Amino acid sequence: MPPTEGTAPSRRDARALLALACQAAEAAAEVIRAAEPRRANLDWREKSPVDFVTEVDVLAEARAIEVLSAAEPNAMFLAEESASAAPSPLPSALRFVIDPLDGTTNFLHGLPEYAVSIGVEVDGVLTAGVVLHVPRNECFTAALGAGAWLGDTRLRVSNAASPQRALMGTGFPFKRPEDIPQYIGQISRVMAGTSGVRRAGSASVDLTSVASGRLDGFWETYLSPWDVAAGILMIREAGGVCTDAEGRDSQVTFGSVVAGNAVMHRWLLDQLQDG
Ligand code: 2AM
Ligand code: CA
Repeated sequence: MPPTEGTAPSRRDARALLALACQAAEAAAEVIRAAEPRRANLDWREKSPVDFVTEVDVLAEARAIEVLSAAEPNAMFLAEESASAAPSPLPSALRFVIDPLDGTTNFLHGLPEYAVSIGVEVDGVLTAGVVLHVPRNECFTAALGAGAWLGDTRLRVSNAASPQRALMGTGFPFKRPEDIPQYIGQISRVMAGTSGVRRAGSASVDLTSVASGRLDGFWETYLSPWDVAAGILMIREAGGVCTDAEGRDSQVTFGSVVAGNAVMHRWLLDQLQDG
């Protein structure tokens, strides 16, 4: 969590909202941790081919929403497992964008790369975000104007200036086989120009890796708002750039994401242009 200097009211609001989001993320993480020993017996349901959901995703989401709505009864929610449910009856300036378990496929395989991700918007402006990496128990936070943090350590994107030494992250277009040929072109160019490419299987985790300088850049073509809400703010607050594949500032919506420091981001964008 960021330290408490700075007194502007908006800053205080951002910090209070971040504290609440962290509390909700921890409540969801408790559900996930409790289920880890019995993951082999969990029932996998397919939302669409190769996109799985379990009772753990659903329960973790319900716990997060319970914590948030107890404190903010008029808030709106955009949450992965209830995204098609009826919207809040009251229009609200406050919206929580929730992925209760980002990396469900990893979780189901016991591969320790999954997280709870919660982004907070005030009047449509990303104001706070938390990504709680459950297996590593790392809590990444960001508040508008107050930086991105891992515990007490302030995060900065890497200062890589040349792609040759860069390590990039990506996600495959696993839901869109028709896009694989175009993606193969992209990954071929990035592989040829950098020191390596990694694929964690959890977009929110990838974005925290860029915000903390562990990765120099990241791109993926089809993401959902709950995958990226917290991570976009984290990249910005860590001094990085986060856009779609056309270079437009990232929004909390469906679509592509390209992230990195300014130089690596520009280089990645160029690799994505020719198909
Ligand atoms: P999820 O686990 O919350 O569904 C981007 O790759 C995102 O796609 C991931 O963050 C992950 O979020 C989702 N996803 C769903 N099914 C996937 C799969 N089979 N492989 C990789 N990512 C998957
Ligand atoms: Ca999820």
